[in-house]
Amino acid sequence: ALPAPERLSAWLDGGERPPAATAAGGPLPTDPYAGRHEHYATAARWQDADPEAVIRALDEAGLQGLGGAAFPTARKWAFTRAAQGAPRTVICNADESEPGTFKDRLILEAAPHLVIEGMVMGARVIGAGHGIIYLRHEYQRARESIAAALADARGRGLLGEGFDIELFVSPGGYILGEETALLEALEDRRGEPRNKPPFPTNVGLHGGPTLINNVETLAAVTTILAHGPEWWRAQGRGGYSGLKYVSVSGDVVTPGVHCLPWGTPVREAIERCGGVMEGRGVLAFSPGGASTPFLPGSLLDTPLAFETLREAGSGLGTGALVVVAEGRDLADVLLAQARFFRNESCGKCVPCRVGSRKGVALAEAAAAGEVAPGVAEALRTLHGTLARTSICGLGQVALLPVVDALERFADEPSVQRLRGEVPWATSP
Ligand code: L3W
Ligand code: SF4
Repeated sequence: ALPAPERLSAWLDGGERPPAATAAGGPLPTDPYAGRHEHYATAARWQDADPEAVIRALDEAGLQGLGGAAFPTARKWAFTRAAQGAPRTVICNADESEPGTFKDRLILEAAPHLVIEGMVMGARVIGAGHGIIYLRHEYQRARESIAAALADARGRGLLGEGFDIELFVSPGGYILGEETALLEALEDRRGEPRNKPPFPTNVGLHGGPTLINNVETLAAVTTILAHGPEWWRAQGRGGYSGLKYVSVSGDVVTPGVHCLPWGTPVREAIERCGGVMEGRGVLAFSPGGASTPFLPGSLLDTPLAFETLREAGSGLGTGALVVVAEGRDLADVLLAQARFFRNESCGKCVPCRVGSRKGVALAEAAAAGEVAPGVAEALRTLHGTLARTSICGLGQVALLPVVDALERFADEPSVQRLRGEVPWATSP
């Protein structure tokens, strides 16, 4: 039988450790050194390169930020390079906390040298003297692998004089992964997001230009510079460019991380994990973690890409594929997501602080059959307010998956409960 719904809810709430990251063993598919001890040969090869040529290579590869927002990496590097001021810092955002996302953990444990090399290249391009890896506090094994890799890089002379990298362990909390809350925490203040603009590219750590990239983005920089942008482009399928680490979890036989060509149909990612538990069909899947709406199983042939999943009405986000099997109570999963955001709201802006509570209370009451029809409209209005007035992504998406599902899964009995259409006592 499927595990009790409470178990999935607990996991989506972040209450449980995410499933172990699995690789086939051995080096990661994107590691150009493939187990050979030639780490940092790419940085050596690009030692005297014009920084503009580095930016051009990333642009030709079509690399976009892989922490959820898909901002073009070349443009971010060019903006930071052009920005005036000091200090100049490169930061690796390794505070991976999006429910369903655990691909950065695999990269940090299996190939921290790729991330370090990407940061070294970033430092050369923007002229930074200081680098920081900002790590999720629960990632103990990654802490050890990063510390060992930093010591190795110093031993090889890659780090030390001119540029060094410090490992900073996050005080803990989902919102501290938001890039400006992360800067506040690094400056020893309460970790709350800042208003943007100004963007960190221009006004970041201690007011200086700061390059902040996700773990997978920095690792991809190394792969692209090692093999060249043409190679990277050729790895994709159906006209898409490159390789993507996808975290697959929920009702699959073997949850884990898989490295897939961009453009791979979602269905194949699920097949890589042994398919759906008990051979069931897919009721719904979320392609990008708790921030992106669920799509129906009829869209399983959608290629994994930012554009295609946006067009389908969701988003690729961090590449966190959460699968919900037929027979599962979808409303329960949606409520768990909404509770997660309510719990993690930092409270800085009123719409998010109050609205996320109110939204969860309304949805819970509806699910319990305590609210008259009209709750769906109230939730939609509330989400509209949060989306327009919250200063960071958390408030903007806190109620999105619930509100989106009210329409997209209107025929699903558990969602009809959320719409206030089926009293609890008569729901299946
Ligand atoms: C310079 C401009 N820089 C944008 C930069 C900006 C940031 C990046 C993306 O949230 C999303 C969020 C979650 N000049 C710029 C500029 N930038 N315009 O580009 O910016 P933005 O504002 O689109 O997004 P964000 O605030 O960074 C990230 C979503 O990701 N998400 C969850 C993420 C969770 C993790 C994790 O656990 N690892 O990443 C999933 O979907 O909802 O929308 O660097 O400064 N004109
Ligand atoms: Fe904090 Fe929510 Fe405002 Fe983001 S939207 S700053 S999490 S209160």
